[in-house]
Amino acid sequence: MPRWAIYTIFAAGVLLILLCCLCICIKCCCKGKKKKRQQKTGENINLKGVNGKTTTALVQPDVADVDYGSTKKQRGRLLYSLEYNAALSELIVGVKQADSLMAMDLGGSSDPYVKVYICPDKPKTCETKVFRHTLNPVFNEQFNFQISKSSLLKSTAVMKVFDFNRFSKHNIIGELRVQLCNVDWNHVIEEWQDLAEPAKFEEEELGEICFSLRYVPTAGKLTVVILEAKNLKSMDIGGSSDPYVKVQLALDKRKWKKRKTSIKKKTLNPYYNESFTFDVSFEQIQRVNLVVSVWDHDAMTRNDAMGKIFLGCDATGNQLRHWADMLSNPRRPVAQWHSLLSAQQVNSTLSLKKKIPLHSKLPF
Ligand SMILES: [Ca+2]
Ligand SMILES: [Ca+2]
Repeated sequence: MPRWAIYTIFAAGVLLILLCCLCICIKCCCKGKKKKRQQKTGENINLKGVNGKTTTALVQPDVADVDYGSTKKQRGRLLYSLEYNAALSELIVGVKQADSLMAMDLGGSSDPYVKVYICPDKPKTCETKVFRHTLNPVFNEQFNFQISKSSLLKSTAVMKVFDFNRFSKHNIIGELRVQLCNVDWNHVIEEWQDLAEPAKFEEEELGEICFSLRYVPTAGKLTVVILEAKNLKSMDIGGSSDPYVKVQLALDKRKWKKRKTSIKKKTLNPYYNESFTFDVSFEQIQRVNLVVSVWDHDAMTRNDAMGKIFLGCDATGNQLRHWADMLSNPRRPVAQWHSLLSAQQVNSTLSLKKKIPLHSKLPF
C-alpha cells in the first residue's frame, strides 16, 4: 500500500473521532442547560410560595403550566364536611368519600387514604383507613380538633389524599386546603371539591423508615427488625447526620422498655437490619404502643430527634394497619415503610406517662 494511502486513512480516522467528540459535547451542553432551566422554574415557584403571601390556589396554575402544559392532570375530587362546636371549642372535619381519583399504581388503580390536619398549629395529624384498589373510596370518617374560635379563623384545614404502597413511598394524589375564615359556621358545610396539586413548600419532609414486626403469641415474643431509613433530615454542618434508631415500648401509655440500634456515621440513608426481641404476653400486646424514633448522634452536644412514629392500640391509619397486619399474621414478619413525623407531634398525640417501675429481671 502506498504511503499516501495510509496517511489518508489515518487522517480520516482522526477526523471521525473528533466529529464524534464534538457531537457528544454538544449533546451534554444542551442537557445541562435544559436541567438548569427546569430547576430555575421550580425554584421560582417555591420561593413565591414561601416568601410571598401568595396562596396555594394562586401558585397552582403556574406549576400546572410548567409541568403539564395545557393538559392539567385530573386528580379527582373529595366530599368533606366541616362543623364547629363553639361550646366545646371543637372543629369536626368529616372525610366522606372521593371520586374519580387519579390512578397511581401499575394496574390503573390506587389504594387511597386521607390525612387531615390543621395549619399552621398542626397539633395532630389524623388518617382515614386505607381502601385497596379503588378510585372511588367511601371513607365516612370524622376527626375532632381542639381549637379556639380566635385561632380557628386564622387556620386552614388540610386534607391530603395519598396512595398507600407497602414497599415504597406513599404518593400524594392531591389535596384540599380550606381557609377556615371563609367558612359560614352557622351551618354544617358539606361539599365536593376538586383536588389540587399539593403545595410542596409547607410540609417538612422528615424521611421514611422501614421496619418489620413479628409477634409470636404462644411464646409472648415481639420482634422488631429495624431495616433501613431514607431521605432523613441533615442535622450536622456539612449536610449529613449520624442516625440511630430508638425502639421503645409503652404499656398502658407508660414508658416500659427500650432498645437502640448502632449509630451510622454521616448518612441520610442508613441501613441497619438490627433485630430486637421483647417479652410481651398475649394479654399485654392489646395494651402496647411501639414508638420508633430516629436520632442524630452528636459527640459534643445533646443528640437531636430527627423523626418519630408510633404503632399499636392507640395508632391510626397506616401505623394501625401495620400493627393489625402483624397481629393477624402471627409468627410471620410483616415489613412496611412509614413516613416519619415530628417528635413533638407524636408526643402530643401519644402523651406517655413516666416509666413503669420494673420489678422483673428483664435486661432493660
Ligand atoms: Ca398503591
Ligand atoms: Ca451528628
